[in-house]
Amino acid sequence: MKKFLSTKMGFFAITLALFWIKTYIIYSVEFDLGVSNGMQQFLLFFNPLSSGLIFLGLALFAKGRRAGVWLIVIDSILTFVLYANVIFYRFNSDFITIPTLLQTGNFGSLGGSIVDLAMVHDLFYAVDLIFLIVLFVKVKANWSVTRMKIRKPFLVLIAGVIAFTVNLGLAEADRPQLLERTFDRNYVVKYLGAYNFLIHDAIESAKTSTRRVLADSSDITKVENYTKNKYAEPNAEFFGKGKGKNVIKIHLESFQSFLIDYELHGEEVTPFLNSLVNEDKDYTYFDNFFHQTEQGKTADAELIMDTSLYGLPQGAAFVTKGNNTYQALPAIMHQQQDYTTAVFHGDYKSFWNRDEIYKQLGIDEFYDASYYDMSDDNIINYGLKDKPFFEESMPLLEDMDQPFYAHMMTLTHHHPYLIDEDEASIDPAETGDGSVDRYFQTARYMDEALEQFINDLKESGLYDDSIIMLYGDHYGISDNHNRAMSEIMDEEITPLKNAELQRVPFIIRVPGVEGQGTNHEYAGQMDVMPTLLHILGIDAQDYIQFGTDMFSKDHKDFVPFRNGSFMTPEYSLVNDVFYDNETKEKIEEPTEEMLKQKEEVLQELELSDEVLYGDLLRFYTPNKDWKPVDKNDYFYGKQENEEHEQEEQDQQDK
Ligand code: GP9
Ligand code: MN
Repeated sequence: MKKFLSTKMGFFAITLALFWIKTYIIYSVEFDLGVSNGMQQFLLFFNPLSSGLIFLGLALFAKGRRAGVWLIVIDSILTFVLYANVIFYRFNSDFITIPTLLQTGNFGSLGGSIVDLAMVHDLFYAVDLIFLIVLFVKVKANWSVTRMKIRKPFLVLIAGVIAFTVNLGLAEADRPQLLERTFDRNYVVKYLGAYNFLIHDAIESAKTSTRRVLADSSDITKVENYTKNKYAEPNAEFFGKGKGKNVIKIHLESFQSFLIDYELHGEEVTPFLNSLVNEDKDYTYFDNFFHQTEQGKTADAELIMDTSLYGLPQGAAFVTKGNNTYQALPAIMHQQQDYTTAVFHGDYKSFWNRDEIYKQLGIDEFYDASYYDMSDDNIINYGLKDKPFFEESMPLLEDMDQPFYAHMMTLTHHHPYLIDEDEASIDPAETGDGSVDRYFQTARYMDEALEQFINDLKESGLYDDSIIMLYGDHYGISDNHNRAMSEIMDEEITPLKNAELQRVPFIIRVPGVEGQGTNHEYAGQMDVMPTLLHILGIDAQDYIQFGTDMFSKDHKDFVPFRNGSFMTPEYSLVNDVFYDNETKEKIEEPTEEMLKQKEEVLQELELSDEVLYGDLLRFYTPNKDWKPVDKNDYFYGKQENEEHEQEEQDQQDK
């Protein structure tokens, strides 16, 4: 053994083992990755192995004793990369990405504080390198000066590739579509490690930047022609009627419209929401409103509703297009009518890259988990429970400068719909499919949380001055659950039925304007931004938007889904098959008009993609008042905010 350890391969083995242990220790001590099951724990431990085999293995190709030098150099580079992430994470609770490296503001803001962020115990992370140098000096005399047989380093690389493949396979099993859905960066690091994350990020950035580079200002013209042509004039009954009012937009996580008025075990699942829809004269409920999200799920819903652009066919634009130029609702409201804008959400700010993209959208404040009591009793599943969420949001909301645009994002009613028994006030359904059965319990919990929030708003006096808008972000029950869903709906879940189930509620109340009860217009999340702009008295025409005002007489009532399927009041296209909405039958011979509509939907999706891939809004000036958003003006999370305030104070004191 001693003999082996003094050979080149032995030295490699020691380097690898130390690198592996060190990386794992750093993961565990420095990063809060939210490991929540045994598999994740195992992968966190396992993932440095493949990077170690591959990167350190490269050193073995070097001749003679140089291999030892290369091993130490590569190990040092890897350590440096990981340590840079440690420093970055201490400040940002996030990992370094290529865009963050390239954009001056972000890293620059670390500047002088790097020294503050370093800690004495960090020296420990260099101990293995020192040990390796000493060891190398001692053992190198035993090494041959020739190159080792090429077979050996190749075997090491192959072992690395195998380890990586196993790693990726297990990660995908625990979190399907890990890379496609571009989840939170924490996830990629947790499953695949910090080094693989960097490579993944580099590939993604390279792909993205090419399309951006090839775009030029003429590309926006055809988009502008299309959207201006689609524009629908406002309805005088609503135009400007909400001017100066606060806007409270409430996100109903994973909430599908079939829950409205649904009865389980003879009782209503969501009695409060039902009362808004059926009894409260102030509200209008759109019962043919659809989500239009894809892999970005919540992030897509947010993007669509605040920009009237589509999410991307793959991944989440929130993540991959987080540095694009946007002309989003919050920025417009702020610039045009002096609104203060904020998002409230009981999850950590980096999820879905929110801490980056919200700045581009011009959101003034982001009250993320760091503002809430995240003690064990208060959290379940992804984060803060809805009841404490709304409760703790109230004082923050009351403190905001008015008029405000507040986006309240619930979380408890999220797959796999976990709820503590003593908080469940309705029994689960009995299909035998756990997610489907619990879906009703968390929906009820959210309904109760919502009722409490609306009551608190009334008590605080905010209610009378606020437009209230509620929406479901995307389906909660995917088509993997069709068997159980057919029991719930008491009918077969055909492809058309599945498309119909993509209805999510959109409910709105404008103070002082009588509600319409149930409005049957076909509409989608895309239409929310122009609708709201018109309610506030801002003409939507100036902006690039694919949606149209839902209250307008000219509202376009075809609703594209991200995959090219679409719904209209009379017929639908689902996975390239036309259906008659009334008879539910396939339409074997679609009319000219149907085919034309299909083309229009595809064109619309393509144009929207061009805007995002080409970052085309950087070439567009909506009107003479428009000021481009500067992300350096925004600070999110308690820590970042306090530090910024301190900085400003110091400036003033100087
Ligand atoms: C997490 C929450 C969930 O912060 O928004 O996102 P989803 O998984 O629904 O996209
Ligand atoms: Mn969601």
